[in-house]
Amino acid sequence: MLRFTTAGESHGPALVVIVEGLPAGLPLRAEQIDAQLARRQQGYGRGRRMQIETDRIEFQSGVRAGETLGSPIAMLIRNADWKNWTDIMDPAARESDATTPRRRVVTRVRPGHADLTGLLKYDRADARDILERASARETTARVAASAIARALLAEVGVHIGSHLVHLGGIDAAPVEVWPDDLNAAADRSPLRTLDAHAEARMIERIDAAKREGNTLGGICEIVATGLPVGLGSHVSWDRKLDGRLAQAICSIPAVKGVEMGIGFEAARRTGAEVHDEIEPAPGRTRTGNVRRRTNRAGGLEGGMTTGEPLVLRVAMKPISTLMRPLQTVDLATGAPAEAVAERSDVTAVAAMGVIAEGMTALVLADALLEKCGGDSLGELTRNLDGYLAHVAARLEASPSEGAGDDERVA
Ligand code: EPS
Repeated sequence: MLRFTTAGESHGPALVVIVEGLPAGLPLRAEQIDAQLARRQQGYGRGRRMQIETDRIEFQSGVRAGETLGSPIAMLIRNADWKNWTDIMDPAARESDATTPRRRVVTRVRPGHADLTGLLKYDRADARDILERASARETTARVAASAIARALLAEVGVHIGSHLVHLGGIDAAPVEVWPDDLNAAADRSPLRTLDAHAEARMIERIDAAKREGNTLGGICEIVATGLPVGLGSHVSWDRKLDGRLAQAICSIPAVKGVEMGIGFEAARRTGAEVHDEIEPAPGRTRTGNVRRRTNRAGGLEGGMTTGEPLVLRVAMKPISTLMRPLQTVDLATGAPAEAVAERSDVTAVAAMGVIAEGMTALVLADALLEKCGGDSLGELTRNLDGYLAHVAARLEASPSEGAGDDERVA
C-alpha cells in the first residue's frame, strides 16, 4: 500500500526519498517534516557532523497548495558536508583515479561495520564504496518519509512517541504512566529519557566513553496510542503486524533486537502471568468495547493491533567506529592493522528512538491504508468510521461499566 525508497550517500550531494500510496487531500507542510528531521539530529554524544547539517526537505513532487495529490511524493535533502567531499565523492571518473587513489580510502575495515562484508560481496577495493551507503545518514530520508506517515496517522487520532530507557549499562527508572505528550517530555532531555537522575549518569558515561575512544549502545521504548483494533492480519506470515514491525525496525542501522510488550520476559513466565485478561468496556470503540486489564502483549495479538497502546522496545548496539580502534586486517596488504577511525558519534541511541518511531509510523500507516483504503483522506476516514461504528455495535448490549477511550493500561 505505502511504499518508499531512499537513495543517497552520506557525503554525496543529497539524500532522496520517494513515498507512494498516500491518499490525496492530506494537509502537509515542509516544516512538519523538518521538525521530525531536527528531532533526529539531537542527542548528547553525537559527533561534529550534526553541527554541519541542518536537515531540511525540498518537495519535488506530490504536494500542491499544502495538500498531497495522491501521486508519488519526492523529497530532496541536501548534505551541507558535500562541499568538503566533492573530490572524494565525485561521480565522474578522473584520469588520476587510475594512478592515484582518491583521498580517504578505507581498507582497514571496522569490525562490526558493513565495510568488510560489503567490500567482498560487491568486489570493491575501497570500503568507502560501502560505508557511504551503510552510514546511518540514510535514516534522514526515512524520517522524512515517516513524517508523512505520522501526519496521516494523526488525522485518525494515532500518535507515536518514544523515550530512551537504557544507555551503556545504565537503566532509566521504569515509567508507571507515560506523560500525555510523550515526545514533548522526552525531547526536553538531551538523551530523550524521562529519568533526570539516570540522564546525569548516562551523560557521565558518554563522556567517559569518549575519553576512552569507545562507543555505547542502548534501548528505546516506542509507544503508539489511538490505534483501532484489527490492523495487520493473522492469515498469512507476511501480513502479521508484529513481523512487519520487526522487519522495519531491525533494518535500522545497528539495531539488534526488538521486543513487543514484555518481549523476552514472556518466555520466562507462565501463561497466567503473561496473557492479558479481557473485560467489557462499552464505549471504548477502538479496542472493540473491551479492555485488557494489563498490556503485556504490547497492543498486539495474532499479528493484529488490539487497540491498546502498541509498545516496542528497540536495542541498538554500540556504533562500530571506535576512536581507539579494534584489530582488523588491512585489505590493501592483507596484514594485521588497527581499524580506521573515521569521525563518528560516541552514541546515537537518542536518535535511533526517533528513527524507530518513524519506521513504526510507516508500518502502521501502511496497515491503516490496507484496512481502510481510500484514494482521498475523506474516503479513508469514512471507511475507518464505518468500520469502527460496526465494531461499536457488536458489544453494545454489554452490562458492565464503561471506560474512556484514552484510559491507559499499564
Ligand atoms: C555515521 C558517521 C557520522 C554520523 C553519521 C553516521 O557522520 P560523518 O562520517 O560525516 O562524521 O554523523 O550520521 C549522520 C550523518 C546523520 O545524519 O545521522 C556513520 O558512519 O554511520
